Amino acid sequence: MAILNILRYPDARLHKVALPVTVFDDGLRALVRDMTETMYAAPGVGLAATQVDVHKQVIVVDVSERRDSTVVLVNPEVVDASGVSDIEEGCLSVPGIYETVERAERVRVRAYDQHGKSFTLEAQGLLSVCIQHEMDHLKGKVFVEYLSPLKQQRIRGKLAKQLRKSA
Ligand code: GNR
Ligand code: NI
Repeated sequence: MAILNILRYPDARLHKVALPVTVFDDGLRALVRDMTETMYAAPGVGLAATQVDVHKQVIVVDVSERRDSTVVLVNPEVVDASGVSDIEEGCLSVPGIYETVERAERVRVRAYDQHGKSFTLEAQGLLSVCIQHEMDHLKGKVFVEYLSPLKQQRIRGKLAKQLRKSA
């Protein structure tokens, strides 16, 4: 087990497009374990492989209060979406920034688990928004890119300042 380094926005590697997983082997399961440990340690409610510089379609999510309900999504696809949600989002790659983004309220997602077993999941509320946020990471998209150019510029300034303070 290992806690992985999380890339910070702006970093060009956050814009890489993840490739589908083709082999469900022990290497994949080790990645899922390390991502899960990293998500809980952060702490966060989700983590996409892109954020730890692995460009494969792998997501872990846990929106439960007890932090005991990990959902693993490999090669996820949204097969149905409805409604509009605007939950305030945060991102481990954009620390300290919280903004509302328009998302679907409900999604039906088809995916595989870490053993290659296919399943579908109906999600709403925070789980739905979190899955959409993580699937964006796999496409190389960070949630702040939905905001106005002015807001993005302010966020970049704030992050640069954070970085200088921690240096
Ligand atoms: O920890 C996280 N919280 C969160 C809150 C609202 C909507 C999405 C998220 S995901 C985020 C962790 C993260 O950065 N995942 O990519
Ligand atoms: Ni994120």
